Amino acid sequence: MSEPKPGLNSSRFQLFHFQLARSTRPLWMFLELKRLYEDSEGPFPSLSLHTFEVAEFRTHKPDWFLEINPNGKVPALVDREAVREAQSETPSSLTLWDGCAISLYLLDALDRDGRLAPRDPQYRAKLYQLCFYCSGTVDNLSASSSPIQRVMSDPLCGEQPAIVAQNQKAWKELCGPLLSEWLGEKTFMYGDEFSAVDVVVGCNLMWLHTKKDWVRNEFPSLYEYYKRLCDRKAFQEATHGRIDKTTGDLQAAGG
Ligand SMILES: N[C@@H](CCC(=O)N[C@@H](CS)C(=O)NCC(=O)O)C(=O)O
Repeated sequence: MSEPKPGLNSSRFQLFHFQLARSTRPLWMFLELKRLYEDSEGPFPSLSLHTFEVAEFRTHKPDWFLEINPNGKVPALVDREAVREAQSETPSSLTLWDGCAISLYLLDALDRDGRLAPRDPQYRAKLYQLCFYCSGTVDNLSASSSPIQRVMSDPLCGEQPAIVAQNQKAWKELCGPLLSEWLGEKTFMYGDEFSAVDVVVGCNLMWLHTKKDWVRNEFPSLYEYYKRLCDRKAFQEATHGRIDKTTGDLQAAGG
């Protein structure tokens, strides 16, 4: 049976999601922003999650959702007050898909003082670079589906052995060394302070570790860095408590 279209609710943002999917990235970004701003500046905009059941979503995408994201992918975001935010007009809604685009949009809308993503050009350059590199290249190394899933017949085509072997080689010889070098001796990707780029890269490490186990032995400094991220409250909330805080391992649902 197909998922019913969600009714209207009072939240400003609605995020379409399934657990531990690419939608975790903008969800985690939102929750970090909420923690930074909600006490100091009154009520923080609310976000409601529409969570799909993953097996059904992979094989059947409701028509109402394809109108929101014709790629048939999560995440997608609806911002019911986008225009009011930008131009002080009557609120009208905006729809956006692709996880890093949504993450950057949330930073534009909510990170008014640049607390999570500093405004300086050096930082912004790194943020944009990591957003494009991580979502355009690194995400695909651990993906179960394909960016062009809607024209594929295998719902888990990313798990075919030849593709996994090629992705493992790419991770081990190219992308892993690159991210390792960017991290260097630092505590976080951009220095000693946690920031938005850690959300972007942290999601890759979560998928590469929990789905593939390609981080712990091959790249110990990236693994230590990933474990530092796992302890964050916003990360724990975005991953529904499914990731062990000290090992970064995946725990059974409800665990
Ligand atoms: N570039 C997209 C990729 C989104 C994506 O691949 N989402 C996966 C979940 S991780 C999905 O919806 N897969 C189900 C399918 O394609 O059937 C993004 O970062 O938002």
